[in-house]
Amino acid sequence: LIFRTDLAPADFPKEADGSVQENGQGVDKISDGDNIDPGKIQDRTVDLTQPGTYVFVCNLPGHFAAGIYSTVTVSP
Ligand SMILES: [Cu+2]
Repeated sequence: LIFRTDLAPADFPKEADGSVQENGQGVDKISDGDNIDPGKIQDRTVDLTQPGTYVFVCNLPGHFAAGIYSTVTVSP
């Protein structure tokens, strides 16, 4: 999943299992798709034309809490 957000990942809205609440307040989900199996790759086209902070998240239970996310900043 990819969210555009002004929140720090630690402040993301969470489900009871610790995953990110996909339609929660303060995170705007801009990309979703099939899960990617370990060792596999996936092509995906994502619109990053708007400046801001984007967080790429693995939202399987426990994975976000384990730090499986990456932040990308798009400057104006
Ligand atoms: Cu994962």
